[in-house]
Amino acid sequence: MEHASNDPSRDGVLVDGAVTRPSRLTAHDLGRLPQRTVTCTFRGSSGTRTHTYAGPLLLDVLHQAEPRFDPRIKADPVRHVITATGGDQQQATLAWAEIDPDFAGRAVLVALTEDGRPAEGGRPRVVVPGDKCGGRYVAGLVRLHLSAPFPGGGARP
Ligand SMILES: Nc1nc2c(c(=O)[nH]1)N[C@H]1C(S)=C(S)[C@@H](COP(=O)(O)O)O[C@H]1N2
Ligand SMILES: [Mo]
Repeated sequence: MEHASNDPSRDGVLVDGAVTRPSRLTAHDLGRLPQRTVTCTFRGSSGTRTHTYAGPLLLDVLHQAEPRFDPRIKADPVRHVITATGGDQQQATLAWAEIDPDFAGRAVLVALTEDGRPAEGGRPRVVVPGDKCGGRYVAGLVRLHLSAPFPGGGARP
């Protein structure tokens, strides 16, 4: 059973998985991280829309939970994915390398506002500048989970 930690009636976004400091971050907590603003266009449920979103970088949200990457595994970060889950259990994944500035370094946000107003339901929305379709714009965010989907990885001798 996906336990109560993922319960949308609970406040905050659970940040867990391969992290040293799992946490549950409220909008207030997220608002204390450095804020970024992006304007992006995507195909949503009612056609193509353009909005301005603001909130912390997904990278910073995960960094405050301290990703548990293993220095003995070659390029361990690029084996990892982030699964974003909405309160309705809608899910999407991003590769760690998409948000890591050493790789694609995209400005993916955990948006608190859309066009200056609180995001729908008062919960953050993942915003993925450059995605043409809205599928990864997970709304009503309740969880961000970091994981390496396959065991193993190339350990250095
Ligand atoms: N929580 C949640 N987020 C979601 C979805 C959903 O069903 N639930 N649908 C996704 C899909 S497939 C699209 S295209 C966009 C649609 O966004 P919009 O309804 O704001 O246009 O939201 C995405 N985020
Ligand atoms: Mo969609």
